Amino acid sequence: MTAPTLYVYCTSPYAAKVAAVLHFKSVPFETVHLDPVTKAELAFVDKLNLRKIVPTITVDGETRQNSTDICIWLDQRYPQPSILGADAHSRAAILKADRWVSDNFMPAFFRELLHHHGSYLTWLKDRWRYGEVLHACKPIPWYLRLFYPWILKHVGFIRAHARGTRWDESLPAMRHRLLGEFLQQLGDGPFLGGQARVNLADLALYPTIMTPYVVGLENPAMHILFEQDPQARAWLARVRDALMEKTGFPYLFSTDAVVRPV
Ligand SMILES: N[C@@H](CCC(=O)N[C@@H](CS)C(=O)NCC(=O)O)C(=O)O
Repeated sequence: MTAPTLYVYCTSPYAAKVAAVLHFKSVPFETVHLDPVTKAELAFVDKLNLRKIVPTITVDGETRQNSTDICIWLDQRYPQPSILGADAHSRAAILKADRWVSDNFMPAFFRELLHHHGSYLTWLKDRWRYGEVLHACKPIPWYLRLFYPWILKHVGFIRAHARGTRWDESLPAMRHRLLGEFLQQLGDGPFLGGQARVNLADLALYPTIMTPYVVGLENPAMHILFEQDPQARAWLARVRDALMEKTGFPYLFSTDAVVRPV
């Protein structure tokens, strides 16, 4: 079996989810950073009738897309440790929590790229920072970096994902609602779906919350909220411990981009 090749943008939360699963399973993989303009690295998917989208993964000549489908497939190929629970009941609870991450939390992540609350300058600096992090993984022209915050507002898939939230709800209200929903998804814990072990849903959510903090955004809003809540803070620490014991560094960007190590 050859090592998987994972096609990513290093700031994509969906790609980070697949990377976290591979790290958790201690599967070495090759990362290919996509040119966001040409997407030339994914030219081969045209003949497979697939879209030029990340995450895309290739293992032993087979190509898969869509983060949840990829992770279920990876769990079959690399069963240990399982990310889908020990029985059908656990699996259903985990997939339900993962769907909440995809349908509720990820859209909020994308909406944060478009809208701001509070200081516009902080919002701008944080969007420029995302551009720098992307540039460190895959060089992009200076003018794209300069106009990155405004370009983001016009990217089709970002707007489409962000539309999964209600734009008449303020950002602070949205964040508090998501924290409340997270606590419901956690249930009696210690992991999402009320599970005893780290699973797909935890690995989907953790990098989405941590990346803005680790790369040094001035306002990593959801991370701030999670750190203020005792249950959410304890969950972050549990997932970090489970990942760190496997890999030491579960992100897609390089250690150079780390401003706040965890
Ligand atoms: N539902 C997909 C969403 C993937 C997705 O939206 N990927 C974005 C980057 S975060 C992308 O590559 N979009 C390019 C496009 O839609 O053209 C998943 O879970 O993998």
